[in-house]
Amino acid sequence: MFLKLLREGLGRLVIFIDFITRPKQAKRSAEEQTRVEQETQHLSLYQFYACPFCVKTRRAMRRLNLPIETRNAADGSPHREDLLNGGGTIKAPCLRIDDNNNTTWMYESSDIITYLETRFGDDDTETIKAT
Ligand SMILES: N[C@@H](CCC(=O)N[C@@H](CS)C(=O)NCC(=O)O)C(=O)O
Repeated sequence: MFLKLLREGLGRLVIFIDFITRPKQAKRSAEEQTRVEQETQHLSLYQFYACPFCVKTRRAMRRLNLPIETRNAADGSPHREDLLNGGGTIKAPCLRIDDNNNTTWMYESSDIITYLETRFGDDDTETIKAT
C-alpha cells in the first residue's frame, strides 16, 4: 500500500517535471515533415503514462517531432494483451515497428531513443539536443 502510494506520487512528480521542462520540437520543411508523418504511421509506443522510462522516450519523440501513436499498456487496457502476445513480456516502453509484413517489438528506452534518433534525427533538422 505504502509502496503503491509512493510510486504514484513519484509518477505524478515525473509528469509535472516533464510538463514544466518540455523540450522544443525539431523543425523540418513541410515536405520532410509529411514524409516523417507517413513513416511514423507504422510505429506505436506501448507505454505507461507515468513511467519515467516512458516519459524519457516520449520526450525524445517530442524533441524529434515524431507523431507516434502511444498505446496505454496498463492493467485493463486492450493493448496490454497485444504487448504480451507480440513482444513477449509486459514491460514499457516498447516500440512496435510494423515494416511491410514484419513486426518488431523493441524494448529498452535507450535503444528506442537511439533508433528514433538514427532514423529521424538527420542533419537537416534543427534538432534540439537531449534534455
Ligand atoms: N530498462 C528499461 C526499464 C523499463 C521498466 O522497468 N519499465 C517498468 C515500468 S517503469 C515496467 O514496465 N515494469 C513492468 C510492469 O510494471 O509490469 C527501460 O529503460 O526501458
